[in-house]
Amino acid sequence: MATVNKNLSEYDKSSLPNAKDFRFGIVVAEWNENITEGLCKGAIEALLENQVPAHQIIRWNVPGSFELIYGSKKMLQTQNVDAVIAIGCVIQGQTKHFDFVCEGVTQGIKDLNVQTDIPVIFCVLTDNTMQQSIDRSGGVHGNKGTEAAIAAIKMAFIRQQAS
Ligand code: DLZ
Repeated sequence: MATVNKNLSEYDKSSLPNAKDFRFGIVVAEWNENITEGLCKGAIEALLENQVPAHQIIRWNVPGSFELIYGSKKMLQTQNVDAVIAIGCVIQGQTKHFDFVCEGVTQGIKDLNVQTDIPVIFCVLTDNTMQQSIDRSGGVHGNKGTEAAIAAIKMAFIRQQAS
């Protein structure tokens, strides 16, 4: 039978696992703060809507997206969380810095997922313009923070089932 891939932002809450006993870490980059705050807001609202108590959501800030790797690593090592959401926003500039930061953070978060047992969700926008990021952090294209929170709930459940 064919299955339908739902857009995560149109998720059906009734089909999500019960998240009330999970703990989530959220690591937020301060670069492009106007965007990352919108993403963080979307993530926290989605966790609260899915019965995660506020005291089971631990938020840390880091300077930029590159520091999401270390921040996520320390979060999962010290806070007894079931999943981490790494939130950042890298916007194309005049130099190659964009490529290096994007490459570094993508590989770093991937490495954490390979090397540790706690899922780390990649919620890093890598856009050409600020408007594209605005559109995806609570604008016309939804909120990728919300999608990341739903992914975190699903991955925490998969980890629990597979333990
Ligand atoms: C340096 C830098 C630049 C140019 N652009 C961004 C960006 O668009 N988004 C972001 O999150 N961080 C940026 N950074 C900062 C780096 O992520 C990092 O904080 C510094 O290189 C210090 O390690």
